[in-house]
Amino acid sequence: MYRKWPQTALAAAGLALVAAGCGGSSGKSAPKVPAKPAKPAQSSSGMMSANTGARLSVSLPRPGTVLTANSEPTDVRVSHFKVDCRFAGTANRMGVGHYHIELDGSLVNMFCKDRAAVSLQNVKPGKHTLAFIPADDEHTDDMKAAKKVSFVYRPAHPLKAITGEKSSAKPSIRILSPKPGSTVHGSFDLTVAPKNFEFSCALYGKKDVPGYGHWHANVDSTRKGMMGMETMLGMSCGRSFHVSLAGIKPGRHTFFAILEDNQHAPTPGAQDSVVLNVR
Ligand SMILES: [Cu+2]
Repeated sequence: MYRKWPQTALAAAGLALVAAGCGGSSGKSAPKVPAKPAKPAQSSSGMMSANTGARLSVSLPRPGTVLTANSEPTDVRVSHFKVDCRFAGTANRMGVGHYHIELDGSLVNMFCKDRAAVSLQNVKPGKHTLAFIPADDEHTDDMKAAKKVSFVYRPAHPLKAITGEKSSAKPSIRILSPKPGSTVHGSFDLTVAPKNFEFSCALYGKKDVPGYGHWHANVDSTRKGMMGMETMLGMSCGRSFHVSLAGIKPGRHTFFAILEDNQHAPTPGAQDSVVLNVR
């Protein structure tokens, strides 16, 4: 099997979430391109694993931290690898990618900046583990280079849990702009409107909560890789996503917006697409 993103599973209890996604376009580390090929290799577990050449060091959280706040700050340095979210979801480039953060085995998001924060919304007090995993542009994890850090969540002021919305109304998502047939160049904002669905940044990677989630922006396919994520440009818990065309060749391309649950599983039938001319 592919180990693109964490297997659905969210590990036992609920887990964390994070704030913003892939922040800056380019990371600060711009070291040398590794000599190793970026081709995925079969690992002993039978999962695909990328070989990015990346080395990663985590300065936050510190191991064994007792967290009384409701958000865990993270600080990660990546070297021997160019961290650049502009190419996410496009064909692999050797030595270029980003990193994923998982909370208790569940993917929160992809990141490019050193610093981020993981929300503990809907996470039970106790011991939890964050994993920081370099990934290639097609989102295949490089498990050999992953780093894990455990911390204890002991909230001083626990968050009220977000619970499901009881509704029989079918969720959907619609792309508002750009308009079909528009010409785009460099980058553009893909803006959407959800219906019968709440976006929640805090619930990224948490247990599924009916009626809540986020959306993925894909290019040209919604079916490649684990849960369609091989061609995922990025994800958003708001009404827009800034699409980079850095890795997309000129010509006609289809851009998709797909409603996703907290575990990054697509909501059946809830997607929209627009065909644009990339110049
Ligand atoms: Cu990724």
